[in-house]
Amino acid sequence: MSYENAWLNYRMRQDCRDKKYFSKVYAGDNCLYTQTAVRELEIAAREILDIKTERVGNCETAGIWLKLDQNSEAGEEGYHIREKDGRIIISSAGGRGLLYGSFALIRRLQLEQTLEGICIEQVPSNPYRMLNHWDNMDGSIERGYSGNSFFFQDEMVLVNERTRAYARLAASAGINASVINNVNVRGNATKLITDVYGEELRQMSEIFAQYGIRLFLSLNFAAPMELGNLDTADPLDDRVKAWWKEAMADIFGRIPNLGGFLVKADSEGRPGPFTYGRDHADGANTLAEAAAPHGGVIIWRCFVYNCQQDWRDRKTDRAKAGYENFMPLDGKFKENVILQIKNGPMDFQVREPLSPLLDGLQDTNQILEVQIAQEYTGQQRHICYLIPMFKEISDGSFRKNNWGMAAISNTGNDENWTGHDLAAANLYGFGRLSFDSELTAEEIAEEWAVCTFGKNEKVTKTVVKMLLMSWPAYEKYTSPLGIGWMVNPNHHYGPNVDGYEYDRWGTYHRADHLGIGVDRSSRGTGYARQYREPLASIYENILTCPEELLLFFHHVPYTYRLRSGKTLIQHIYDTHFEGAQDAAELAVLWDSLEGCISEKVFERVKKRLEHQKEHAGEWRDQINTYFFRKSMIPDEKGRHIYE
Ligand code: GCW
Repeated sequence: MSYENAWLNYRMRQDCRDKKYFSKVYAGDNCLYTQTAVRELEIAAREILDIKTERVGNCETAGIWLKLDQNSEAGEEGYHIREKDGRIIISSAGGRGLLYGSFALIRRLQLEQTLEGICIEQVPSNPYRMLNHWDNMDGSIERGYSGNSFFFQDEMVLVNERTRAYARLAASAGINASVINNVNVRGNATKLITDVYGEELRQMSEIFAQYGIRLFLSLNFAAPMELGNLDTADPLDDRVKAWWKEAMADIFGRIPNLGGFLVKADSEGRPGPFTYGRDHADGANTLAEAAAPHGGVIIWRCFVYNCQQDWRDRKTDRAKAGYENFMPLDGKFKENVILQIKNGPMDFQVREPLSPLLDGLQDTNQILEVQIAQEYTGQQRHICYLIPMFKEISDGSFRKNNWGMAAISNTGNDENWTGHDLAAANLYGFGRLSFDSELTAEEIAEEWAVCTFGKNEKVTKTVVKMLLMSWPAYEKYTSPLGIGWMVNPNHHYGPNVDGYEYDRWGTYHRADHLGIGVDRSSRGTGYARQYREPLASIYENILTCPEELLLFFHHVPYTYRLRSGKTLIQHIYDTHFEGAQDAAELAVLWDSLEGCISEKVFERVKKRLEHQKEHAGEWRDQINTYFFRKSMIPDEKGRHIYE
């Protein structure tokens, strides 16, 4: 399958005054990352400036100097770029910093910003900037919307030119770690930690290493039984401990660029420590002890809840589960364990409050998990630019012991990597935001649009506008005010208000003829009390609860007046008419770009936007009709609501 270069799709620039810098490059060292950096500068010089770069032996004649500087305040991954005496110096305390600095320089070329007088310093905002791929060994991707896996096919590990293209794209956006297999580890994927796939994984990890990316694997907690023939996977059993030690010594010995493992345990049917009466700290620590001598880390997911709930049970609240399971363990995890916490307490809905664990945990390393695979936000058939959401939730200040951000990836082997061309903005944007949390969602959108489509004011303006209106639009025409779900079970695409209402997954809206929403105040499930003050009180009280989360925290009558003066039911009708209207406008905006971008891309996106427009209409009608039938309150504005 062929592939495109996404935002690294370089375009030739005529008469660029910055050509002079690129004719001669000097690298003071020859480490792996510096070699990659020089190669990248050469590619950019050739493809953007139409010149051949010469590698020179000293800094005197060089136009670009890659300078390793042990004392650089930018650290190992940060960089400093400055122009001095007609020469650009990129310096860093580490080779990876030089690589990121080189990509930053190239980006400026793409953006047609002058390099003269450049002086920037950048230190990554997050130590780990990870992609989590939910790729299966048969080539399918769980919640994948961009074709099949480019890591696996027919139970084999793939290593080819696309592996390199992936690493290059990821690194250019700032990603430094990648988990290549699904957290639901089954079948042959369990064997990824053995030498059965050793050679391919070593090769892959070496390609990743050139781009500063650590390879991670998801592992199966029951591996000691499935691979080791033990009769238990009890983390406190000595045989189990010994088994893990040996398994880790083996794999880290074979794959030096392995960063560690990601673990989904006791979650949605996956094995875990609960089977043996142990807790998550017991489970994670046994693995961590085995990985520690090799510098490995264990990333342990907190997505643990009862997925066998009874809808009749109003006391159990799935939203509470993460906190209940992990908060008591705060401080009990080994140094090389990092807890990975989904941004919200439920599951990647279009709107959720922040998980109370993020702010709750005081003595535990954490990584914030978000999803760029648009499982619940349009599955890459709708545009939904999620960076504004991530911006809201990642504002670092609330997190202690922050180890970074992970995103469930939206990639696959489609030619354009992300199915929807505009979904690549989420991939790029996640990397950029995790590297530099100061960037605004708009700045990122603009960078992405120019790098992808070239510098054309009309295109940039239109694309940025479309991206920025897309998340609010999606929220408007889908589920209102933080209630979430209302989708078709299993595949999660399209409206189905009661799809999960009587199911076992703990995802209810509790609508009746008078109102809708889940009471999570102390009169209800008590979830709001998991937050630290002042948030607990803010959420607890319907009058202070942020309105976009109203139905997440409260059961509210349809006749309740919102701050806008509108009743709740009127708000539901209005937002659904508006959201569908926005979706129609997205299509019109895109149409205005006909002739300004390649026909192939234009047509690809146009098709998806037509679907989005129609599908948004379906959402509008199903939601409006559902609530009209429940409440029997007509639309004040007399618009058509099907009966
Ligand atoms: O969002 C849910 C998905 C599952 C996924 C799970 C998880 C990988 O529907 O497909 O499993 O979350 O995050 O583990």
